[in-house]
Amino acid sequence: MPPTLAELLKIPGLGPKRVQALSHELGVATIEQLRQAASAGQIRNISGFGAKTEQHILEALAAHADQTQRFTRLVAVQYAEALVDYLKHVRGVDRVVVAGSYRRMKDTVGDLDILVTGEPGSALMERFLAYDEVDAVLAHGETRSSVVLHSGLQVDLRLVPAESYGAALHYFTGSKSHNIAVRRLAQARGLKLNEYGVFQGEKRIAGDTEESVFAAVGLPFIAPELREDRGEIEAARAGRLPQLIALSDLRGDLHTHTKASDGRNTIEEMARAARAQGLQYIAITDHSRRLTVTHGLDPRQVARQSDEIDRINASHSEITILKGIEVDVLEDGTLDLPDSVLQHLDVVIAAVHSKLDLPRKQQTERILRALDNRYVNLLAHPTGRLLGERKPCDIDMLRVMRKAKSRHIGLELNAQPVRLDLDDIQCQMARDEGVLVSINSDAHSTFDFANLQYGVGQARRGWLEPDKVLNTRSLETLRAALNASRAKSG
Ligand code: DGT
Ligand code: CA
Ligand code: CA
Repeated sequence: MPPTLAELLKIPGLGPKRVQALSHELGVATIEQLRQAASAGQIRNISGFGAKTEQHILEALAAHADQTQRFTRLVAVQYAEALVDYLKHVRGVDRVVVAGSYRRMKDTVGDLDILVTGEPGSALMERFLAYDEVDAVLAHGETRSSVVLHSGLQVDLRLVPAESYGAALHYFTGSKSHNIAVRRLAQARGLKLNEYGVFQGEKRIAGDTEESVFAAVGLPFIAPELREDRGEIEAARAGRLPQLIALSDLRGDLHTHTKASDGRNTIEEMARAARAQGLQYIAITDHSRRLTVTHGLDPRQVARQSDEIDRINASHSEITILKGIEVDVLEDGTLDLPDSVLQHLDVVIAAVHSKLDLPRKQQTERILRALDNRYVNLLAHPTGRLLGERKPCDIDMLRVMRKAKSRHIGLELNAQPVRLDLDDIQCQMARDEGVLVSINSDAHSTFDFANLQYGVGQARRGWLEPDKVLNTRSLETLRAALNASRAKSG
């Protein structure tokens, strides 16, 4: 298959058969041609497509376009870490730090902004342009250069003197709207603020550290994750900045898979890996039977897995394994396994994996109904979005949150780098609504506990403090919280 056709397969709803039909009937071979054909209303006439499918294709294309120029954190981290390491070894280079949206822990980055301190006129710029991964040079100067890597990721590099480090770091960390708000504070004090420092007339009064920049405008240090001009400046002025959650606050992980469904490792291997991450408990939450592609469990298999967990818990004391399930929410909001199965489990996560395109009202009602099941503890990846692939489903998040709160159910912040679902704004909303959030790895292998750091980054962007996050609880308090959702009438 030509590579451009393979690209079409990435559009949700287009399988090999449909791509072939589009190619035969309309000569569509690229994303751009697909867009033109769909906009012109040509696709509805092909047999097996119809107007509704055409509409879906248009929506999928819009989501695709939104995302194609942005990179997930996972990808950005791989390129950034390698490049930072390379630049650190250049002679004359002192500090190397990635600023921009990357430092603010955004779920996706448009490009990388790297800040370097060191001797002017050093070999830095030459070495940067000579980096193996560089595909094209966009700009080349003494203190700033921009390149595009083979992956399509753009990298902007800035060289600043050490005394400007803090001001430059603050400036290039952004966000732009945060910068503008901070500059306004400086102006109100008769100061000038730019990437070189804070100035009173000609005199530099701050700029070597970020702390000095904030202090010069009368603010305490604001964590990069909060710098979106979403209330952080007012909170800082009022001394009410949140004490943000850190990775080390997590004591457990409530969403993991094993070989029993679509994971790659055994229960014991997952438990050992979680322990090595410093966790004190994990819930094994394989899929339920409805998800046949993932070999979901039926009631007998659930019972067998529970027995196995009892056996392992009896022989190991370093970590506690909780019995759980990621149970599918069916189209009508009922669950894929009966209460008689769910009631024996410690952690029941309700998850929507099908019919993600239901209209808003129907989708919301479906989820609300699932949350009415008295055994549900958590709602998995609440919007179902996949970064760069699938838009969030259309739900009334406020109603979902209020229902969850009234039922003592937590919302998951799924930490897979392509999900990060809840997003940052929704985390902030959960905080405001008083809904507990659970930062879960959704690990499908022992390596995936590394996801938790991305989840924590997102949670910090959402202003979450440790006490708002369910899995910062000790095992004992956690059990009480899990039982709370079952105690009341369901
Ligand atoms: P991205 O790359 O789209 O994920 O987002 P950022 O935030 O990394 O944006 P980028 O790379 O365009 O610029 C990096 C930082 O530089 C940005 O967060 C703030 C600062 N910056 C860029 N342009 C301006 C500007 O026109 N005014 C101000 N005050 N700051 C700017
Ligand atoms: Ca950037
Ligand atoms: Ca940039």
